[in-house]
Amino acid sequence: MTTEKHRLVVVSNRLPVKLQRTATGWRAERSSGGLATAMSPILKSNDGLWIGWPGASAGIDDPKRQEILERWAAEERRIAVDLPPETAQHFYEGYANQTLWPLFHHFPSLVVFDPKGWVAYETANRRFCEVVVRHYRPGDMIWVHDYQLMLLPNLLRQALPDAPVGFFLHIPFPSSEVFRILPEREKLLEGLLGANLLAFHTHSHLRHFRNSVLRVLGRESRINELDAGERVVRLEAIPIGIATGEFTSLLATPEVAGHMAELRQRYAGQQILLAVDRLDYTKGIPERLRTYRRLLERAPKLRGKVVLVQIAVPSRQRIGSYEALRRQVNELVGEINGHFGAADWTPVVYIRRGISQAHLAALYGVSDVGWVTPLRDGMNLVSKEYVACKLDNRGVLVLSEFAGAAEEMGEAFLVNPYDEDRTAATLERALTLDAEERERRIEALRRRVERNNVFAWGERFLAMLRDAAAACVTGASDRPLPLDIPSILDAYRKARRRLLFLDYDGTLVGYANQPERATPTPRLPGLLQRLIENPGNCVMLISGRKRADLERWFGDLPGLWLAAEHGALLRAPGAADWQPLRPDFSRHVLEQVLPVLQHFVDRTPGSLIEQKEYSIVWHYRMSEPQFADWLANELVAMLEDMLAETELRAFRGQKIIEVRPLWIHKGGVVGHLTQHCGPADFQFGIGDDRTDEDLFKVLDTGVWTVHVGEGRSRARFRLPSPAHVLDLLERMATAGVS
Ligand code: ADQ
Repeated sequence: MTTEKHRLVVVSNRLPVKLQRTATGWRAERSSGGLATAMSPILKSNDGLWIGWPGASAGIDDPKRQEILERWAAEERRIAVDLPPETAQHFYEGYANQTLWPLFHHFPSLVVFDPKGWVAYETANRRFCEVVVRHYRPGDMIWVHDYQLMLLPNLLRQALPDAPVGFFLHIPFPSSEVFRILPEREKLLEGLLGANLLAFHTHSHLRHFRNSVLRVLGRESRINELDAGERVVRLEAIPIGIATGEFTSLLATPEVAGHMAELRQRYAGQQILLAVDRLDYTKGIPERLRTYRRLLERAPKLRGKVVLVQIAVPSRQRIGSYEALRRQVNELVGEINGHFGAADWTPVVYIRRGISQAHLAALYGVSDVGWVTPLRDGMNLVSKEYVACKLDNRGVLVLSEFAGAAEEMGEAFLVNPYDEDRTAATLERALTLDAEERERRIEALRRRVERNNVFAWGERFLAMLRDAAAACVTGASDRPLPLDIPSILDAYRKARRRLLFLDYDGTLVGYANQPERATPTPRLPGLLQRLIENPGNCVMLISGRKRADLERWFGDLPGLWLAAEHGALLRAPGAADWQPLRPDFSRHVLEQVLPVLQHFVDRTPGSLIEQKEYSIVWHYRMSEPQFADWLANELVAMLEDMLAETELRAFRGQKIIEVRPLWIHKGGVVGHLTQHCGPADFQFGIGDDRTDEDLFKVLDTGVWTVHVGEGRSRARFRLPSPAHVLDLLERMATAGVS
């Protein structure tokens, strides 16, 4: 990886401070939330700028406000993106927080579809783009954060084609079934694909994203990259961490020691269950309170012996669903305290405000159980902060399986927060866990959280962004050069032994609507015959076709090597029989896929199934293109899940989807031919579709690999069409004779 230092430009919806109007002027306040906590230390160690919205837009023209913003820019390198109040409201409270936030957290019933929201979202993203472009200097790296700015990567790509742009999504990416509800789904995905690097907290979020790109845009991707036209977009799962030192150093201060002593005294004789959240419906606060009520019902001995300290910092208070949540939580707290409380015991201590980091550290330090049970969460930093503060190993983490953090915190007690009964039972166990197990679990968690801290996260992201951007510059090598005919003919002539690998469909003949119609032109067999006759040549026709097709068309050319079904079956020159690559293969597994494909044929007029010895193919060239393309995406996505644990995979070709074993690919025949014909000083591989890429991959890098048609390929050279291929072969045949 490259290590050269670049200036970092961080772009997020919010700056880490927000401006608020007071009776006497303006006040700057530190923003709450995970991002501010996470990014500040990274920016400190990078020579960077932070670009974002400074908060409330009222009084936007006040010169005093402008003065503060200018000072921020000059002294703190924080650049404010001002948004007119109405845009800010429809963008932030509207589309971002009432459409994207609930949908991405799998709460479709809370989604608000308001056209004004989308317009404001687009306007705000464009405004962010203008400000970034104004401050960008060549050599900078741009790191865009989160769901409020999903259009920004592509806007930046248009304005600054060469800028390295990375994007990190802090919230979960939803399942494609949920994502595709969004009316603006295509635009959002296209917006993201402007980035060089797209990163998520977990592999599940990444998988959901890839599935959505496939289902919505019809674009396939590999596990960590996606082709977006001329560019490659790198895809990664990079789980965020915390600045552990910020908390642990606090624990050693007299101030925090004092808070801890005070808390121990206040809750003497009680075990402390601690919950810290933004007051948000995704955080599972009502579910937690109901679970607590259940715990007190099922284990009366705990009454008076435990306390739930629930800290909830209000957020997004002008949105109706948040107001409803606030009321619901108040009611539940009141109900539990009213029902179970006593003169000397308050079951729930509810603090509805932000508290200082020192108080937070003290609470983390003294509490016996960290109760972190969001209904859905990108990562959840509270779980990591809790663990980091357990320097004495006295504490248990109860964590929701729906938090991204669950994927890396296996030693926590993982629970389903909707299952209140079982969660209550788990809590009971957590409260009575023996010291040895408790220590073993929390220590392993703490060490991992220390290791995978926020600096490691930031460094990983930036190193990957540097790499992805560099690969994009060199990505020009993925575009084959026009084949220089005199040079190849010269090399051909000079060579003593030559290996020629020729694809059939799309290379020697054009495509026909039905596979059986793509018969060889009258000229082809004669041409092949002349190539074979040259004693220096070994020629193999390698195709996805069945052996019967190849035999029918080329069976009379005894000197030709034939490879059917992408190399699963081979016929050597002069041999009567075909050799299977794996004689023990059973078609039984393929038969199981057949009904699925048949179902797709039923739904897609004009499509058909072709059955081969080693594969089954769904052809849809004759079907209504848009509908069939959409169904093809569905089919690939479905087969990916269905076949994950088998040796079969679904492969896409030109208007076909083929299901075949993983181990069959065109590259497999190269060794075979080399072995029989001996080392060659001229190797030539030519083909037009993805299956030919496997051939190019296996052939040496310095040899003559040729892609037929436009687009990206591993091949070094390209030719425009089958007609050009036949002309080239003709000239080779002639050149060889002279
Ligand atoms: P958030 O939804 O804000 O972040 P979270 O990861 O829990 O959620 O971070 C909250 C932060 O705010 C923590 O650092 C916590 O200490 C602090 N905090 C919460 N309540 C507080 C209170 N009452 N007083 C003081 N501080 C409080 C989003 C995503 C998460 C993702 C983060 C980072 O929703 O899933 O983990 O970004 O990527």
